[in-house]
Amino acid sequence: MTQKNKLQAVLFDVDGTLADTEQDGHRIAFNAAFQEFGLTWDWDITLYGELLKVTGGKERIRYYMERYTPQDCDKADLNDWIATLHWTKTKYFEKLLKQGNIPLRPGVARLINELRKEKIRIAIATTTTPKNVAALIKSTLGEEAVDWFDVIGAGDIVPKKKPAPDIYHWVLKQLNLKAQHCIAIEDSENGLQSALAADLPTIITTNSYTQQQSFNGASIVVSDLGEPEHHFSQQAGKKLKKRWVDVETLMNLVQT
Ligand code: XBP
Ligand code: MG
Repeated sequence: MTQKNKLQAVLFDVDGTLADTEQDGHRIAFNAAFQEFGLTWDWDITLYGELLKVTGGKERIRYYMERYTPQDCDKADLNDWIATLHWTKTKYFEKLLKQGNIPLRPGVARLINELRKEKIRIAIATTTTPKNVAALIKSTLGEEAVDWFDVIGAGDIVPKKKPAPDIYHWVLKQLNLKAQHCIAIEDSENGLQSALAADLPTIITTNSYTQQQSFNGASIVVSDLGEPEHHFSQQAGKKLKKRWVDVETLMNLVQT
């Protein structure tokens, strides 16, 4: 194998990485579901930031209940009740995406197109629900774009969500590739821990919820993937020639 083709696949996280979905997407959908269920719960921007340390919507609801409304936890059918509430939330989230108000982050569409042109495989590794991934990809990249991804690893397909490495192990197995021939793109500390524990070199693109987190071990930490005409700012990691992430940048990061 030549140095040039050492990069075989790029594994994208979804929430916070492909798009800024949390504050004005998932949070709004959770609150809409709470209203439909007649609950007075209201996840404001600050509270949602705290709740984001728990990955997975169902797990996040349970954490909130145990901490803030423990009196609601003694339902006999708590698991089913949470699952139904979460299903309702997913319905609202899909509706929000269909309205087309949540765009991809800078550089994401460009990089995906460049990777496809270079025949480098792309995959998804996320804790979010599979329906959400399809809805986001369709609403931003087009109906057919779901097929561009060789593997979509999402939601409950593995029992342990990020920061456990399970979802990355699962995706690598489906791709039949070794971690050192791939790179992950993440936005959060939980995501970084998950990718690093699967031995993947990892790029971090921060956002307002994650910029204060700890990203030790990331190959680079940047504000976003950048564009040739709209550069990223870099917080940490290897010194780069360009101020945007392209296929050449990824190849350099995988080879070191
Ligand atoms: C982020 C998450 C998800 C979403 C909500 O996933 O932790 O739980 O916040 O989605 P990632 P669901 O960064 O790995 O893409 O409600 O469908 O879980
Ligand atoms: Mg994320």
